[in-house]
Amino acid sequence: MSRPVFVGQKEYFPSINRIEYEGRESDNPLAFKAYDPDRLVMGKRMEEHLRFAVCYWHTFCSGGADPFGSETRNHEWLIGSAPLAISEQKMDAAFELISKLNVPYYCFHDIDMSAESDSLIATQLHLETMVALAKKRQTETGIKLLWGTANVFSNPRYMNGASTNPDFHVLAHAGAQVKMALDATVELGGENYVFWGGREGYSTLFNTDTKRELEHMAQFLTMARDYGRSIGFKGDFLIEPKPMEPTKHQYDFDAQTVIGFLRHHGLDKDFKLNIEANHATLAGHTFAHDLRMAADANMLGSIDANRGDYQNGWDTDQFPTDLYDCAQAMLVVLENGGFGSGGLNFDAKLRRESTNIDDFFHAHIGGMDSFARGLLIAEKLISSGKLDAIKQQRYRSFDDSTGKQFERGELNLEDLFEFANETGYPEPESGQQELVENLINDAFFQI
Ligand code: XLS
Ligand code: NI
Ligand code: NI
Repeated sequence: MSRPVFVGQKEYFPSINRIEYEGRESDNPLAFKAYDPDRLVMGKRMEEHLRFAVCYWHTFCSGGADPFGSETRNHEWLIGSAPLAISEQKMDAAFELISKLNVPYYCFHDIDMSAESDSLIATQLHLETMVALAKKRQTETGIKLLWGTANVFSNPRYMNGASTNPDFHVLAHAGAQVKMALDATVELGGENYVFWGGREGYSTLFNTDTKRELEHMAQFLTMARDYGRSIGFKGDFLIEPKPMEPTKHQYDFDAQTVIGFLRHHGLDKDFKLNIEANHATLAGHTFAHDLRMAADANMLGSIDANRGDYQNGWDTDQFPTDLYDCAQAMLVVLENGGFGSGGLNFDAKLRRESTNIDDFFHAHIGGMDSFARGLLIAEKLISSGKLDAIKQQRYRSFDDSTGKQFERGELNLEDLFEFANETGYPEPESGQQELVENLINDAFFQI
């Protein structure tokens, strides 16, 4: 377990050592209070339950710019004039931070790792060079790739969409990028491949053929699936739902919309969902709701861990700190039997006003401890069996006789009339919401 913390050319966080678990009594802000990778929870190590990942984009590629102002953090690793040298510096910073946080995984977009060049072939060469270095760094540090993806939304060529672009020429370029990103993901042993449809949607219906665009998207995903499988990709393809932003309406609105789409196009065997907390809330749901819908469909793939802000209607991508949310999420994950090949990726960014190097560590430590606590609370709730018993009791009328026949599809509407007529008006039964909510709160103090 003693992995090196620094394998690059230059140490970018020299004042920080590896973050260790010190327990709940510790007052060291640079230590874990709850995340103890080796602690056994329901027979499995915490590290294997949570499968944390650091994201490349928010943490290493930008420094706090927003629509009203420029970067507030001028990262040393981004300084220079040669794109390849900058990519290498960035990678050194990434592997150092991830190692020091003792996080097992990372996630990246093609252009986070390697800049786009003036031709497709040059871009491919640049990416291949960086992938070779990433492979070396992975071996040296033991860090693994949770998922790769292609950024087909930032470049102005994608302003009208990627696979849903009205111009086939642009669609083909998105395909080229996805091909290269899939090659990179497979080369790095990536366990999943993500599609977040950033501009796969529309701004106005007056100029958009939504039917055609959705068919193009399905065709594109099918081609990506087929290519991925042909080069030996064994992991899950993941769609990350989001209802809007940057487009007014994004096609992958929420979990249920995506599930319907995947099933309709016969993609549900290869694709699962990557649920992001702040995207679920933008869609008017809770984080747990979208997770539940994905789990019910056997399509819970992975999580982009972050949170929104109750007062803001946009994707604030804050680090997750809300224990109630984390506990509810981990309850769904545990009930789902774990993540499979997914994990918890911190798709979250520091606030623009957080400008110390330490802030990166506080942010991730907070997120990791929050989910570790969420896991422990969920374990309490499951092992006490109380919630389960209440649920069982609530649905007991479907467990035998006529209710069971209904579930088996053995009744028709006339049978329902007959049954209702014979049994008379039912007595209302309490849903006991306050009781179950109290059970949740009690569990917070049992860990
Ligand atoms: C943006 C998305 C993005 C995806 C990866 O809102 O969350 O970061 O996770 O393309
Ligand atoms: Ni995301
Ligand atoms: Ni997001």
